[in-house]
Amino acid sequence: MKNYLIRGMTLGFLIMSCHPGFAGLLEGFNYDTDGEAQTDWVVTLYSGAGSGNVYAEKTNKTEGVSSLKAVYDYTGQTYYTMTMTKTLSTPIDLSSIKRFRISIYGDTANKDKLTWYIRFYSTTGHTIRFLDMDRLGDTGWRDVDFDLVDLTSDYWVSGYWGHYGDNPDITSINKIELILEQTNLATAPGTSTVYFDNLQMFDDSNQIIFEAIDNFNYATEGELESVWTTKTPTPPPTGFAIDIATTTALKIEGTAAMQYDYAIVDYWRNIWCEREIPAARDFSDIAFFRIWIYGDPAISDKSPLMLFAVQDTNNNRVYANMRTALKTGKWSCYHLSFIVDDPGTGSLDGPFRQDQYDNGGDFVIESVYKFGLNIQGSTQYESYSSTCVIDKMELGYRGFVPEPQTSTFEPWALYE
Ligand SMILES: [Ca+2]
Ligand SMILES: [Ca+2]
Ligand SMILES: [Ca+2]
Repeated sequence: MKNYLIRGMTLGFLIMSCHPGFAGLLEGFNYDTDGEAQTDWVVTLYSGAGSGNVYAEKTNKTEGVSSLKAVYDYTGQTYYTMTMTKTLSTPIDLSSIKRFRISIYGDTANKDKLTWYIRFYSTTGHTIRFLDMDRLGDTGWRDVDFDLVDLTSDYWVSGYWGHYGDNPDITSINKIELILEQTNLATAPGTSTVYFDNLQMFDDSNQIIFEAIDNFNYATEGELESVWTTKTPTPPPTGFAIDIATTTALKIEGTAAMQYDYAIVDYWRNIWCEREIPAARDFSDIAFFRIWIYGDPAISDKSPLMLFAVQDTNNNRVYANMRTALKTGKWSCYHLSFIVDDPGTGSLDGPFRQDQYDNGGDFVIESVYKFGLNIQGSTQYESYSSTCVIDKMELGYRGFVPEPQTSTFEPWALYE
């Protein structure tokens, strides 16, 4: 539980007044006409979900000329939703944002029959979302704050293989969705009216502790290779290649990054690079990982797959996919919610999945000691060489930071 329940209006006000951290209005919901609101937020209702629409609300608002009024005639079908989608003309970079705040005007009569959540889409087609456990709340305005540690992957998006195929690049968000969802208490049809306004971004948080796993600021290739090791199969297949090196030409942080050269000569074979941490550690509290990758547009027509693997002391592991970044000529920041599928129950919570080819046991989250950055070919008929660059690998978890700032501890980095 830790200290996050301390978060409240009084503390929030004190912090805001000293260290605003305000990083911009992400969405003001400001429209002159209902038509403008309906063009900006496209409503989707699938069969059985009922009907609904959005409107420009000029009177009941917390910011600007209007709020977004959402009216949902729901059906009494649990999990059916009204989805409001805004597509951004230019993708936005949320990699420096640590928390958000939105005003919502709830509906006492329907507060337990509907819940709401907000979903951020990346250009990779994958998402992170905030699900408000307080559901709609009572009639009247309230501010809802959520931090990066409150965001999780939405495994319903893109289906079973969705988050296994790829994960969100947080530097490239191109769609925002607001969803009203019927709960198990919505047992009969009804109508609810909800308002949204003033979605703000902040670049500080007193709820998240970041730790650097590795910033790759090694002075020499030898120093890098004393921490990160590569593996070559015995015997190596013809044309197989893997090499890591320090680069100062491309970096997102500090003095250097890791260049990762590889040649794919067959498919589903791991090109494997790994590092250990000094001592096994319980990762139960870890909310997410972030990894910056600079890819190679020359292979944009190929199907490489990068995996981030988290391994326990018994050499069992889970992994998440980072596919798109290997093919783009830009820095991508992969945001990986550290939610692990339970292979025993077949639950699909992802995006971290048990490796079927590890040591044969279930991954034990309480004793993590190794990370892997693995590249595979995923198509039988492809053979090619490429290079990517890796920097700023970090993790985040919920912890109370007395001052609203990023607190960075680097207990694992040997050369910082
Ligand atoms: Ca507004
Ligand atoms: Ca090397
Ligand atoms: Ca660096």
